[in-house]
This record gives sequence, C-alpha cells and structure tokens, in this order.
Amino acid sequence: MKFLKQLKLGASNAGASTGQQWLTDNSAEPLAIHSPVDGELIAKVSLCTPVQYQQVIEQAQQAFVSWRKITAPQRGEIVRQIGQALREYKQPLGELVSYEMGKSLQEGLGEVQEMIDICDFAVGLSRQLCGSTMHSERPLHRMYDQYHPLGIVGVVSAFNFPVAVWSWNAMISAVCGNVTVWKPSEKTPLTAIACQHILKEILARNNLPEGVFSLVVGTGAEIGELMLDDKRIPLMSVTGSTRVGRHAGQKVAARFGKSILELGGNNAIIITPNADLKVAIPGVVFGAVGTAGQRCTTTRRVIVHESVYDKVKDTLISAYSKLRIGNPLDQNNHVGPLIDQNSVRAFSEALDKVQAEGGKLLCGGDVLSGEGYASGCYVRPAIVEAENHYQMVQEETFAPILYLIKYTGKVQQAIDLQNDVAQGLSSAIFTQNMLEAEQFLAHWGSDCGIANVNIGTSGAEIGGAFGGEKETGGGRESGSDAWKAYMRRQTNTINYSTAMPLAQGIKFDL
Ligand code: UN1
Repeated sequence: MKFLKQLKLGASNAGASTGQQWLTDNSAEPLAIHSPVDGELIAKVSLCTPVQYQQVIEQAQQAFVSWRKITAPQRGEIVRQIGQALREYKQPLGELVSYEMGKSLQEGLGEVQEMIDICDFAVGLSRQLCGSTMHSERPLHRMYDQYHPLGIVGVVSAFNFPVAVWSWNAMISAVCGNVTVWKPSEKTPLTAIACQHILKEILARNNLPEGVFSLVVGTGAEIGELMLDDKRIPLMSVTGSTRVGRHAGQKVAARFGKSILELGGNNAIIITPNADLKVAIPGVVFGAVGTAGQRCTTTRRVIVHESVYDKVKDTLISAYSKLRIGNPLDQNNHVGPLIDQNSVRAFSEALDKVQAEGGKLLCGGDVLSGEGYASGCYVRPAIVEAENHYQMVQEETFAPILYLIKYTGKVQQAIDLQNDVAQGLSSAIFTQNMLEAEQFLAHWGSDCGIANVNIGTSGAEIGGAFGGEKETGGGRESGSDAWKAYMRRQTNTINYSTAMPLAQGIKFDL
C-alpha cells in the first residue's frame, strides 16, 4: 500500500521513540496489526519494554529542562511546522487512519484536519498564555497570576481517534512548555508511529532536544500502569472507557498527580414537535452511524416527542435502509467495520440483552458476511425502540445501536430523560422554538459538557473545550481555556514599597 511507504512504515516497526531516536528490542514477539477493513496484516510493531520506558522518561525529563526555556512563541513556531507537515501528509495519514481503524476515508481525513486545526490554534495560543493582574489590598503592591510549564504530560489515547486526540493534548501541551509521552491504543499503533516519523523530521531540522515528543506503544497492563504510577509525570490525560478512567483517575490521584479524563458518553438528541426534521434526521443518522458508532460523542439515544414520533421513526428506518456498508476507503460507503470481532460480539450481545428487557429491534443488527466482509467486523447499524431506564440503554456500547425513546410531556421531560444516565459528554436538541432551546441550555437543562442546538452530538470543533461531566470524567481538552490544565498556576505578589504591611490589616510591630 502506497500510503504505508509514504509514511515511512515498514513491515516491522519499533514501538518506542524519544522523538529523534527509535528504540529497538526484538527480544519479544512483535504485535501484528491487522486491518478491520479486510483482515489483512498491515505491519508488525515491537512493543516498548519496561527498560525502554525508563529510557524514554529519563530522556523526556532532560528534554523538559531545555524545552521550557524556549519561549512560548518559539515553541509555537515548532507547532506551526508540525501543522504544515500534517497538511502535506494529510492524504496518506487519513488513508492509514481509515485502514487501521476502519472509519470512512472522509472521517479519516477529517481527523487529520482536526490535528491541523489544533496546531493552528496552538500557534495562536503560544502568544496568549495569559494570567490576570489583580489589585492588591496593600499599598504599593502588585499582584498577578502566571502559568508555568508542568513537566512531562502522559497521553493515553483510544483506538477510535488514533491521532486527533493525541494532537489536542500534545500540541497544546507543547506550547505550554511541556514534553509529551504518548501511549496510543495497542489496536492502532501504526498511525501513532507514522506521526512520530513526521515529528522526527521537524525535531531534527530545528535541532531540538531529544525527548520533546516521545512514543511508547505497549499494553495498558504494563506500560499504562507504569505511567499511572510514575511520579515523574505530573499530568496524565486519559481517553477511554469509564472503567479504564476510574482506575486511572484513582491511581494518579493517589500520588497527587493531575489527570484529565475523557471517558464514556451516552449522548442523546432530543427532537421536539418544533424541530425541522430535514435538519434533524441527517444529524441523528451521522451522529449514530458515523465512525460505526465508535465515537465517544456518538448519538446513542434519540428522545422524540410523541406527536412526531412515528414520522421520525419511519424516516430514520428509511434513511438506515440506504446506508452503504463496506470498505471505508471506498468513498461510496457510509459505514466501515467495527475495530475488531470483540466489538462485534459486544454489539450482538447488547442487542440480545436490550430485546430481553423489552426493546424492539426496528432495523439492522445483523453481522455481515460474504464478499467484502471477510474481516468479520462489519455490522448493520441498528435502531431499537426502548425505554431510557433499561440497563442496556444506560450503558455505553461502543457500536452503532440507536435507542429510540418517546416522550409525551413538555421539553423538560425530555431533558430529564436525557440527563438520567451516568455519563455526561454530549447532547443536542432539535427545535426552532427559542424557549425550548434556551431551556435546554439553562442550568436546569442539559447536564453535559457539550450541549448543541440543531447540530448533532458528534463532530465538535477544536476551538471549544472538549469533555464532559459525571462518569465522562470532568476533564477538558482542546480549545477555549482548556490549556490551563496543562500548566502550573502561580500567584505572585510583589511589594515595591519601603514598608512591610500585612494583609487583612494585621498589625505585627517589632
Ligand atoms: C472521541 O470520540 O474520543 O466531537 C473524540 C467529535 C470529535 C472527537 C471525538 N471531534 O466527535
């Protein structure tokens, strides 16, 4: 495949890198990466060993000492060059994302575009890492706060956005003056290795210290655990399931580290009687079947008012019947495969369980076989009529299952149903009624980190802070002022008088 060569991937690849140097150790059996698209072997990767891990972290510690002294706008210039390189590699990298992960080529290219966009954002940010100045209560005193780099930032990313999520973290973190150690999902390490090759050229060209951007491909049980316990990593940013995040958050907190958790979602779209269905239906369908239902922002529930319920149901079933499922690199297809056969099993099991609870399968739900489906990872997206309290509806199944739920009262009833799950990532309402929209956005409205009006739940832009509440973990990444979590905050008070007054009016005369 041409894109593998363009991205400097070989048949065997090292899974550990300090940026400029690949660390090789061939003592263990390498990991074979098969594509969910056709089941073919793409390439092999030797996993980072615990010894190599120590080497990477030590190198990163050293790199931090010099990287933090480079001015923030100069760090921004490096990130600008990374964004430029990503523009050049957009096509092959998008193709590899699609082939290794299984999302449609359009979404693979979109993911690389997110990386480019966050680079641009970070370049601007590199001149805007601003604190506030405050007025001191003491005469001839000045007070302000400033933001300092933290040190090593550990990024654990998931298979579903194998490169974009790393870039939101790493590019923001880099302009903040941190160095990053990235542990990608072991399901999708090749895209990460490709990024590391792209970075290598830029790091070398600019004579940067080795260890500014490092990579450790390994299992969660081994390398992931080392990172969580490592006091040399003051901040861990973890994207994954709620189960993984609960464990990670507790471990990092136990050593007083900071963490940014971006975990599961159970995102709903509310369709009120005042919705424009021409806008709503495509929003629901893309939200539910995009990335084969494997985004943390995927639309999992659609809560529809009874007056438009049958119409929405029929239109959705008809839209689903037109979905073309197949090789995601073929731009005629809408839906590619799930990441692996375990996910296919989880999809089938969830459908069995929800039907046992009383759910009614309206369409889809089968596992596809035959020509073009040899990997065994293709399923037909399903719609299930269900109730919000069903156990399966309450859980996040990382697959294309859309639960159709009816509400009968006012919009607040739909909002309450929407909020009545453990997760709190993304949410949306479709309505042309301003009162309904504002109620959804009010503080007694959606309890999610993302609340959209007349836009689906997925496809957030990088300019906003990304993340959610409750079991989604509370972290924020990407835009707005999410950068503050990547820095150490310090309050400074300076006395430029010749006296020593105390705050709170305390007298202490010697
Ligand atoms: C994720 O699924 O982990 O909002 C991230 C979206 C994308 C990011 C999703 N921009 O759907």
